[in-house]
Amino acid sequence: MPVNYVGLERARQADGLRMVVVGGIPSPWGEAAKGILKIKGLDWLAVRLDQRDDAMAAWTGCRNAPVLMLNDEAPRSDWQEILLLAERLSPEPALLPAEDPHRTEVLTLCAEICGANGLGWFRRLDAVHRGLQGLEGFPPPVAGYLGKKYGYDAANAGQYVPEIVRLLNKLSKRLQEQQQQGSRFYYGEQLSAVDIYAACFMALFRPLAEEVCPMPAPIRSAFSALDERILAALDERLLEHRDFIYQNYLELPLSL
Ligand SMILES: N[C@@H](CCC(=O)N[C@@H](CS)C(=O)NCC(=O)O)C(=O)O
Repeated sequence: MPVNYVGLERARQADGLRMVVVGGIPSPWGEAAKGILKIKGLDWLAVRLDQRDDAMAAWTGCRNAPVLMLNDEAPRSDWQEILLLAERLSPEPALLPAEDPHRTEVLTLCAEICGANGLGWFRRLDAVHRGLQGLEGFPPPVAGYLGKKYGYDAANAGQYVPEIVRLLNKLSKRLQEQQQQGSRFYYGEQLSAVDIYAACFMALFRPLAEEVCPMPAPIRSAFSALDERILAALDERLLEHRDFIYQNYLELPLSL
């Protein structure tokens, strides 16, 4: 079922789950959160993020997305808080192993994709850097805005590509090892949260086709433009896994 978008007031007055999401762009944090709620069978109302809306910021406590709201509870804006709430509200199908060390191992892999200094983090800064250098990347006004908000530092920009390559290599090595064990998933023999994050974060490297993922041309171009070292590390396995997860567990076309 497509996502049910409503206005801020309607969402604020409703009970249950509501989530503010970036509109019009397959923001991987938001797409993964949508996928988690879908897989869990949880109903929710969606509100598109408006960074300039003070009432929205007062409700969610920040000016970015996703932010998941449950009744009158405090906003959840961190990927892990969102995942843990979904696990609590709908334990089946479980997206995290119940026991350690497995649980911690899966959460660590997820953090390498979603967390500060993870794959998405560095790739965003890389696209900021490219835009500011006059290469294909975020258009300069967007690059300036995102760079200030998410810690762009020209002096450290040389580390972005090597970090991205290291993380992509780690993911593809893991998939290869899993395939050798007969599994199509990143961890064990069933779907886990890391499969959802890995699939959604491929948007920052090779967005899905326009028919299923319509997005503004400058953003498609920023998400697709890759340094040759990243291109070399973008193993086909990563994209095959993405397609497998979208076809079997997520919703196409995207509701943006
Ligand atoms: N806080 C989130 C990440 C949020 C995030 O990076 N949001 C970006 C997604 S592209 C956003 O809202 N960008 C638009 C903006 O900051 O204006 C998490 O830790 O899971």
